Amino acid sequence: MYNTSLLKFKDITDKYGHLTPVEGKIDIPFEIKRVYYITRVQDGITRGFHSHKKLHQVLICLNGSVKIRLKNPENEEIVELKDPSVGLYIGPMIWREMFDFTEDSVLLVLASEYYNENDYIRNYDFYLEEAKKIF
Ligand code: T46
Repeated sequence: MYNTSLLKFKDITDKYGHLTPVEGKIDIPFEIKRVYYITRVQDGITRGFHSHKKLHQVLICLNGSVKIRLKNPENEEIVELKDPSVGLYIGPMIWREMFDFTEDSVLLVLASEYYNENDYIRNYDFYLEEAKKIF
């Protein structure tokens, strides 16, 4: 889908386990200004239901799995994240919903900007209006 992509990181494996390096502007397409993580999501919960006006993010599921529904006015796609060496890039103006978190899931998010509530579009009808101008 336009403005989204899967990124494959290195998975350095030896008898001691796995190590995945992720470097800003090298492995991901922006400088990282913020990191947050989502853990201990209860069964049946869906999060998200918003888009961002300008923010770029990469989502990495470090443990367990989670599904991400991505929408624009034209398309809808579901991506399952379950490999810690894979990141989901989500650019501006993509509606997202995160669901089917396994009990042990740890969703790490790398963001291009500091937290700013004004960058969110949380109303789906308003999102469609704005996104139709772009897509
Ligand atoms: C996204 C998905 C993947 C902060 O204070 N600082 C932060 O950096 C963030 C991300 C959130 N918050 C506050 C705002 C809300 O009061 O934490 C609360 C929960 O945030 P929200 O409902 O937006 O969480 P999600 O899981 O729906 O969405 C989050 C990100 O907000 C969003 O950018 O793409 O994760």
